[in-house]
Amino acid sequence: MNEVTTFSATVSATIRDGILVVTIDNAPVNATSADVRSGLEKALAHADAAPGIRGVVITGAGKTFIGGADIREFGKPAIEPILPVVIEKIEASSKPVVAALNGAALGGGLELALACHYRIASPSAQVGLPEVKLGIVPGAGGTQRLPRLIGVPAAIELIASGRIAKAKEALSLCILDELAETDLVDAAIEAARRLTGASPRKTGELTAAPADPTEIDKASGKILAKARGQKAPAEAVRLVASSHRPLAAGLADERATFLTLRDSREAAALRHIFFAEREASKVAGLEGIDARPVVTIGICGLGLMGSGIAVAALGAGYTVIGLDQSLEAAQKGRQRIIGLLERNLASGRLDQAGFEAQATRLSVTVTDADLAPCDLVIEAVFDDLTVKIDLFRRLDKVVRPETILATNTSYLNPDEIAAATAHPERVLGLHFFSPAHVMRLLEVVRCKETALDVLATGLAVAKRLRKLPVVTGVTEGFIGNRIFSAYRREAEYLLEDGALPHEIDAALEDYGFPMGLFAVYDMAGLEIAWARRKRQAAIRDPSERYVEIADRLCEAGRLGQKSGRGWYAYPDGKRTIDPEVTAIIEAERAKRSIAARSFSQDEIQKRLLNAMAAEGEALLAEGIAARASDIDLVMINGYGFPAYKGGPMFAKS
Ligand code: 3H9
Repeated sequence: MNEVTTFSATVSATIRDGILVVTIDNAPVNATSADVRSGLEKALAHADAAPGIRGVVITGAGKTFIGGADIREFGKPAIEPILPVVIEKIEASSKPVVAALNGAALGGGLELALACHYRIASPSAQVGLPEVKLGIVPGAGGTQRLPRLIGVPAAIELIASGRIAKAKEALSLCILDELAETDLVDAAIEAARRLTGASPRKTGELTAAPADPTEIDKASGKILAKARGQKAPAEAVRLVASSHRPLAAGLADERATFLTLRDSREAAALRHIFFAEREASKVAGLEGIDARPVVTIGICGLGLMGSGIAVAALGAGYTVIGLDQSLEAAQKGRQRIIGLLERNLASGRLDQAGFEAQATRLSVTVTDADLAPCDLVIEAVFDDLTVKIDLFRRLDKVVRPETILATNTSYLNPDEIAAATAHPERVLGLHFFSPAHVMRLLEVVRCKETALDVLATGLAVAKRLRKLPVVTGVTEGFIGNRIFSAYRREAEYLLEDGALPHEIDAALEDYGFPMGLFAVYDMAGLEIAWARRKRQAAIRDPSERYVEIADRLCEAGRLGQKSGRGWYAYPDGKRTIDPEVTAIIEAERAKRSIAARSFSQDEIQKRLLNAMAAEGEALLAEGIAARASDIDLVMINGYGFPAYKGGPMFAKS
């Protein structure tokens, strides 16, 4: 048995065949906390000083190599030794240091590996510098060492996008030197022994060839266009593109940039989102509650939404039984689903074997009883209470007692749907966003009677579908559409008070929304909301301010892009201000004797943000949302709120 030497609470080592095998054990992801850094520094010093030690292997305990710097330490005073110093010591070590990547090497984890003299990985490992997703650039040499190893264009693509590469790709890019065929640590020891005697190759001493500006543009163009308004990706490109400088100059620039960005509001917002995503599925009362097993999912209604849900479910490995009213509708649904799978095949997201496996797991029917084998049935039929209640009553009779029934309603009250069944405790809402196979957000609606294990199953299924689940209580429109209504209402008040659609949209786009509200309306079409407003007219509180401008537009046949005009005109498909819309708005203002005034972009942004945040506060007070950060996730992932602003609740804090 090898003797274990402990260097700190999280770093220990054994000696095997003259090689010091250092293991980082800092659950959950072996982040390079202060204790890890000091342990590594001591381990290196020990190896340097001990004549019997010929080399070093660094590996991680558990399924991660190193998940990066400890994000929880950001914003706190730095504790020495800082990571760049530890990494420099690794590179400078007189004895060969081999990184044995047992799992993901991300951020500071990959930076540490890049400074090692050899990188060997298990085939399931992944590598990446995802710092830009946290609003920062790599701060421990990543922008300087990676291009020295793989060239400037490839490094720009990886660093500016924050993309994670699988081991096989990392090997072909020369980020890795070897994939371990058998035992990783044995192979790493073998590599370290091979390297002894020769002077170790230092990544930092390689020369980075200056890249051609057209190559730099090609690698960064799309990424920077998408990152509009964010600082980190552009800074990452700048640092990598200048990595032909002497290493020390590049590292100093990188460190200064990292520190400035780390302390920015943008980085604080993205850190908030990182932790918010991990908090969202932690629901009080669900600790220790097991989810029910789900193998087969029934989907009622194979329109756009139902088909999207089916594609997500097939992709996650579920067996899917689709139900529609007529043979024709069921066959059309099946064709749509297969068409979406074919698109995945064509784009390379799916290989031929995967496509065939998924297609085989799909069947469609018009017979309720065929849903009997389902563990979960999700309805995505027309959003009408009578239709949904009738369906749930029928389902109640054909499925097993433990089968879960989920409604995908956007606005109806799922408690009323549940009450129509014999077992309301097995009913919950799963509110998908369209297109359901693409959009990450999934509102998991906890009804009055939903059993705890039914809720736990909803969350587990959402995770397996690779969705971001956010639990919401029952209220009209749940979390997202309720905030969206408040935001839309405020935008309409602004219209009536003096702002024009293009001014409001410009303010939103300047804030970071990919598209302004009125442009989105035009894209989606105005008629569904119009029909809803007409239905609600009878129950509307007459004392509440109601803006009629949208109704006037619809009455004039301006139903959005499909009808060629809406809030804007679209000559040659180009969004253009339409004087006819301005005239309609002005007439409505005149009718109500409102004296229009002008609004600055800042004022428009503040009013809309305040409206969203105030509705969010109301949702918290009513217990509909459990945390402010859940609201932020919903608005970012379902409604285009810019992630780097942290969501409406964070932005207001
Ligand atoms: C960086 O490295 C900067 C350097 O360039 C410069 C330094 C000078 N720190 O995601 P999971 C927690 S920036 C602290 O559910 P998975 C997480 O909050 C960093 N905590 O697991 C959660 O906690 P809880 C660059 C972290 O298996 C738990 O670990 N690196 C960190 O699905 C489990 O997380 C990144 O951006 C961290 N770095 O996925 C990588 N990472 O249980 C960020 C995770 O209390 N991390 N936690 O809720 C990831 O992408 C994933 O966590 C990972 C594991 C793929 C590693």
